[in-house]
Amino acid sequence: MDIIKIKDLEVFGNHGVYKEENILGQKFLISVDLYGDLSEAARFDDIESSVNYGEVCQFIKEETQKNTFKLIESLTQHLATNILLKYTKIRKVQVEVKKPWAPVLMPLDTVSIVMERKWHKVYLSIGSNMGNKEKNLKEAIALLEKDKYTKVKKISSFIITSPVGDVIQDDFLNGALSIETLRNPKELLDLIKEIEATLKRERTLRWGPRTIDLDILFYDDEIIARKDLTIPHIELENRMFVLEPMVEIAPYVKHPISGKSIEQLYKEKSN
Ligand code: A4P
Ligand code: MG
Repeated sequence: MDIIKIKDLEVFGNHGVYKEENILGQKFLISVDLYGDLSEAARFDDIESSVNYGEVCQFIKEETQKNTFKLIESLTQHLATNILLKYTKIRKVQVEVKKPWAPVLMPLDTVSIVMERKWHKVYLSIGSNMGNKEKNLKEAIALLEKDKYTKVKKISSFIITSPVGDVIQDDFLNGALSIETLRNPKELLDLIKEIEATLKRERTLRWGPRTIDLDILFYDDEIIARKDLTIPHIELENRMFVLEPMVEIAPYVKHPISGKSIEQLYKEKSN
């Protein structure tokens, strides 16, 4: 990826843990690396296909001055996220906020925070087997779209599937989605749980009936094995109701552990 670099932009702001810092203000030095594909802009020598770094500097100044944070961590994350939300050509950003006048009662050059944030490519499976199933799926997708940090990119067809597992229950309507999100895995799981709660998912039986079930299948190429979160989804390759919609929207996406494509997993499961 190409990079636009802005180094040590000087902005006066009111961030700090101490009241005096919020009242008097101080100097911050802000550096930003903007990652994106600039080849179109270069080829046609056209600013419209790039990102105007003058505008970005102005935006950083405004965002730094109109907010007051206690921590430069918060300012750094705020700038990174809002740059990604505003400038859609930018896929990844690194922001460094330096505080040269940090009140530590000792001489120092600067203290700073560095953060990298980017759009993550994620696949979700979605299912419902209670009430108006299609309406439930559509409502869940609408709630995902409503999230400021998430964009729904592709939606598979919805397919009717027989219930997998020992519980006797109604058929499911299943689908798969590709999304882009600024949320980290835990934040995305929180969003999914919030959506499930909003649509009043009943959590009575494991693998039992539900108005809506959203599962994270892939999150970039990440492999996560935590108590509350397993990515890639542990049952992914065993479930036709996941593989069939996935093969429609993402046949060439590879499982980060086995290296097998969705198409390959689908064919193996079909045999
Ligand atoms: N969790 C861990 N990893 C993940 C992940 N990758 N994505 C944790 C989402 N959640 C993940 O899930 C329990 C906990 O799993 C979550 O709180 C989260 O911390 P849950 O959705 O609350 O409970 P559940 O859905 O009842 O259990 P489980 O094991 O997730 O069931 P599944 O795997 O979702 O299967 N048959 C058909 N035809 N179609 C279906 O959609 N679905 C199920 C449910 C069974 N049979 C089905 C279908
Ligand atoms: Mg689930």
